[in-house]
Amino acid sequence: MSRLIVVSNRVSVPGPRDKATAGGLAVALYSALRKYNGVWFGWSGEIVDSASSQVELQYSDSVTIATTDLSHEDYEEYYNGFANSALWPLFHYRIDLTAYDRRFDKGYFRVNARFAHALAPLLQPEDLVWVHDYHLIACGEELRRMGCEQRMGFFLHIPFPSSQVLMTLPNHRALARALFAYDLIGFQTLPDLRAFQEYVVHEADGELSDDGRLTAFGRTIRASFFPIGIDAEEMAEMATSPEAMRHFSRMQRSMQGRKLVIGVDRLDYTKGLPARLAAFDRLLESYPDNRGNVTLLQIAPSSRPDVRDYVDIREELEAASGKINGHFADFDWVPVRYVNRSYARRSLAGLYRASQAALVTPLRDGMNLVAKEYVAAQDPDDPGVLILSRFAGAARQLEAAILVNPHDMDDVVEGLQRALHLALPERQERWRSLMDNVTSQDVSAWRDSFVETLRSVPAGKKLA
Ligand code: ADQ
Repeated sequence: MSRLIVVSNRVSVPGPRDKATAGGLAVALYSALRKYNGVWFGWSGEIVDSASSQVELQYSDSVTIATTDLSHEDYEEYYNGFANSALWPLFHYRIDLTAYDRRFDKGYFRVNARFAHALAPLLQPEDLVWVHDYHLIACGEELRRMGCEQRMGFFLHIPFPSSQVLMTLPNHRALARALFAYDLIGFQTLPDLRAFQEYVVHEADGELSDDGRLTAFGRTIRASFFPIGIDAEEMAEMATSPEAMRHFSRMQRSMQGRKLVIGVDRLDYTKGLPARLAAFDRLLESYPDNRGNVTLLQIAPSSRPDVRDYVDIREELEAASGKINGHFADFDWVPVRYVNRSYARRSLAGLYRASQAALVTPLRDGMNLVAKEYVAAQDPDDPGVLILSRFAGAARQLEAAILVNPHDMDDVVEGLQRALHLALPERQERWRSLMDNVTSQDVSAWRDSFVETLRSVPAGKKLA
């Protein structure tokens, strides 16, 4: 059996209490690595004065953990720069926030090439190489230049934008060419796949064959969609763990019979947080019966604090929640509880279960795992209601949620008002349908279907 090599910007090895701390994705990848005696390669998280292709190796179970450092310059240009100030906003359709800089561009390709040079000596001829996400699009191309002929796959966790949006990036062609170094490209949803195919056919003089193969830049590759899932069984178990139940009871006591609506997101402008707070404000304005009776708990830990737009959004949210509370709060009720920190997964599971509704309203999202976690954590006898943005990849699967357009505030307000008044039989019916999907298309199914497809594609070829 060929080994599996996972390449991602960050390597997150589940610790001894693995499931409590690591996310489902880390656990699922790690268990595949254990099965196939694999290697997990990525950035160590360390920023040093001058970086090299030197790799630190650690061995855990039968898995090799291989990490390399970034220099300050790499971190600025590759990570904060091209990946998070250009690709992230652009791929989420935020051309207005996309900061393109040729220096970032060079840094991105330099770090991708260095990762490839550091990884290549660890590879064996039969290995399957699986590269993850927008940070490392160009890694496969450099491996091919070095003569690597292994099967290589790439999975994009974020949306793939339409051609017109992608083409605002000055070096879009170099990125597309880099993608063609892989043998298989995986997207989250059919619309992402279609957007890529359209770009290839119309902007890269490529061809799409009837069986789905794509030819361009002198290579023929496969591209498909593989919606990522969660470990649903584990989340359901965690939701009734003692730690979850402690959080559940504490929350219930503090709510004193009022309804709780939950939002859990990394603090990111793609998650639609200011619009969500504005919708909650309008709910209280338009439907006064909710005053004193409903609270929004928004959990949003800071992420990417070195990027200016992330500092701005934090300030915006603090101001917005303060304004709503100033306007509506009473001596014994606060409408918005805004918490800028993260929680252990078991605690989060208890809070999901204590909430009568979840507002998952990103403006764009590759998939959105919070929506699936919320579903899996519910009490089957008395489930809460999921209100989900149509622009999250998850909306393609979770059709039994109340689907809303986050750009249309009244749609969100009405969706939320409806969710808060849904009768038990309808809540149960919707939840069963959602849970069927979350369980059958879980993270192991996602992982296995990508790896099996990669195993079945023709072996990789050097670049022409
Ligand atoms: P993210 O943008 O990070 O992921 P998401 O899919 O929602 O978005 O995953 C976030 C994860 O972080 C969830 O597992 C959630 O439980 C956890 N989390 C968030 N806030 C937390 C908190 N306060 N405390 C503890 N945990 C918290 C990217 C893409 C998504 C895609 C995933 C996976 O942007 O669209 O679904 O990758 O492919």
